[in-house]
Amino acid sequence: MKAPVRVAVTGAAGQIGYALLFRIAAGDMLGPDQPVILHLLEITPALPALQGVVMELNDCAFPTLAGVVATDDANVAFKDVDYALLVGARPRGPGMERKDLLEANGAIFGPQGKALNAHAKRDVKVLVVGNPANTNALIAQQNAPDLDPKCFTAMVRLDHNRAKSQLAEKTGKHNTDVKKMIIWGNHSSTQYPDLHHATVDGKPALSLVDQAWYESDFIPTVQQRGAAIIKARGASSAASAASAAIDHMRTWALGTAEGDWVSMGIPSDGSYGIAPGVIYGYPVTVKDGKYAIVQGLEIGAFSRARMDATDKELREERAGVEHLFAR
Ligand code: NAX
Repeated sequence: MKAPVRVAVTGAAGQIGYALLFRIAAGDMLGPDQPVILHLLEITPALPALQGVVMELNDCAFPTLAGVVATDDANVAFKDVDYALLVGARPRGPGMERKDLLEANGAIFGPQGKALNAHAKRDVKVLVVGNPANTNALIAQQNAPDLDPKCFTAMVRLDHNRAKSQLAEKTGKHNTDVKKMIIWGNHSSTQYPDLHHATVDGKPALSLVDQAWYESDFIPTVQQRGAAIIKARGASSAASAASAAIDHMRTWALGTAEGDWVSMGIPSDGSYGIAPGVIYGYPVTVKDGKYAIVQGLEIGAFSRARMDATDKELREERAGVEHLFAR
């Protein structure tokens, strides 16, 4: 067994938290030879419920769980952490405008960014799941001036996995046959699931499906999948979101498979014409714990328009939260 690493999870008593913590503790995220110490952050009223979750974690007697810290203090939760999964966020209430939602989440992710800046390991890997995930990640990043901006990422992996699954189903193949999927941009309904580079069983995806299905079925289905789950289940995606969070962190820690890539929301750097300043979904490869944007992909007019539309939305969100930046 390796030396334990510290993994913070916020919103730990919520529904994604309940689907996530047991898998992290079981070794699904970092491997069966990597013990973890969980640092669980909740708001004060949720601490009794969180205590119940801690009791259950202990009752599992996981070989890879080396300790649990449960707290309502971000300074304690982020002390010396190697990984931080920021799941807890303010949901949109009835009649709440996007501006109010961004503001309410700024009040969470600004202070959490500061606490990470003060207490986390200098190479901490931060994944923001709580919505609006990309902009919440930007707020946290902009409040952590001493950390590398690349420490902050947002989750588009659930969209990536949903897209793989839809394409596999359509082509009668398994999702493991689908490679080189891309989710560009925001984790919202403007995201652009791009099939131009995807392959199924080694064949170009767009040679196997017709353009009408791609445009009028696949893209909206992936974009609206979150809403479809809420309609069917009466609650938002939880187990699949937790699974995608595990996938995102495992890939970031352990690397991408040869000949494939994944989608991650990461700081834009000008690649593919997306100016610096937002957290944007890109195709990336990962090696030795560092991600790199896949370069040199050809972008046609169809893709360009969609990539720019989701960029525009992210810049509008950014404009609504810039006053919350520390630098
Ligand atoms: P829940 O409402 O079940 O749980 C959220 C938990 O966060 C609650 O226990 C709450 O007490 C806690 N919390 C609130 N503010 C906090 C703070 N300042 N510090 C610590 N904890 C805090 O929501 P759940 O279904 O678990 O979803 C969590 C977030 O994930 C939501 O914002 C949701 O929109 C987002 N999602 C993101 C997805 C993605 O792909 N990026 C997909 C799934 C999900 O919709």
